Amino acid sequence: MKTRLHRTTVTVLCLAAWALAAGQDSGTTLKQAWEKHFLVGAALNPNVVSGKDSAAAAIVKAQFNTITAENAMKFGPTHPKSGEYNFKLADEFVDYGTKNGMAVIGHTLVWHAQTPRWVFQDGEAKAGRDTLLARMRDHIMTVAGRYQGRIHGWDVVNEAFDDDGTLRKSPWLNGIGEDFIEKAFTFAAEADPKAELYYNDYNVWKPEKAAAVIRLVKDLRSKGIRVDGVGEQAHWGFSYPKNGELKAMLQAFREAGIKVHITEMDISVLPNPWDYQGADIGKRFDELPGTNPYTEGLPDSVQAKLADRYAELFGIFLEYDDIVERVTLWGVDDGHSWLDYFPVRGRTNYPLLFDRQYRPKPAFDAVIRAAGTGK
Ligand code: 9MR
Repeated sequence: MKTRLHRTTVTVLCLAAWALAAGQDSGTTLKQAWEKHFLVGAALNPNVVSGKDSAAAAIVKAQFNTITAENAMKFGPTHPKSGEYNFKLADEFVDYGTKNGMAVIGHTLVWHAQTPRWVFQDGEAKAGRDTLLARMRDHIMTVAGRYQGRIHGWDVVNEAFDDDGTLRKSPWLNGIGEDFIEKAFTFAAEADPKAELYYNDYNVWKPEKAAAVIRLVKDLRSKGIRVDGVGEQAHWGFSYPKNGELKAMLQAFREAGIKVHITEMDISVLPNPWDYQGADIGKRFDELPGTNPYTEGLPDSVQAKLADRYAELFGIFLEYDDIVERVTLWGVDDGHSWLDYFPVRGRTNYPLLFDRQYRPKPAFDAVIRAAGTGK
């Protein structure tokens, strides 16, 4: 018993030392390496914000200058019932960012997912346009209004397009009509006039989707409605997007005069026999033999491949740093990534820059080196 306790203590101390090394050694940090180019951030869960996950919290303070709440500011958590708001986790998150001088990103005001059923219902019937618009306005004014002046930018509308560039048949679209997007941006500008306002989606690198998003932004701007940038979520893999596809997307946005934020970056290292690209959380597949190969650890060869992939992607962001404003990773460490549950539940993925022991991975060094600042 004593030996086991001792061993546990030693393990905990080692982990803490690694975490410190990850966050606080004298080497260049992510935010330093990229400070002349764009913000670098991570999505946080409440345990990081509260400090319960102290190793992750140390990394965040040392490495990142912008943060996004992975879930805490969404419709479901903040507004679970009609007339009932719950701001505990969102308040803690925004306070944390403010206290640490970070650019706080609000995610997200209008989305088809993680929005409670009551929003779209009127008794047994579907809520009509006026009801839905009133609910949307109340939600945006209350949530974005609460944090007025403290949010760097809001993901106002999330995932409104399908990959072919047509509007997603979401309950917002069905209930309000196509102008639900411009209404959301109008309400958000009223609620927090100083916050930047973004349209955010995955697979924006697909040409039809990029074209649709650019058309949307131009259309809104022509009506005097403010849109400050577009978020490409960047839930990517080894083989997609192709570098040329990513550059074509960034070039199109550059020519359109639209800033780009890389908002939810992670790179899956796992086999993808379904050839699924994107982050539609409605999509699920059954595990197939051989699709969860790294439960005992990531082989060096794959680790190196991941580092190379991160390096080439950040190299491209650097080429487009006149329009790329921010790169946010969707999590801090591999032990807390949604990709362990998507699109198959219960796999072991390695998509981020810090491993399950909170140690910086070769991909971390590669990202530092890609800035050209040396290490
Ligand atoms: O990472 C988030 C996960 O913890 C939630 O269960 C999930 C539920 O909707 O949302 C995840 O974050 C999503 C983000 O808010 C929008 N783009 C896709 C992200 C991954 O699903």
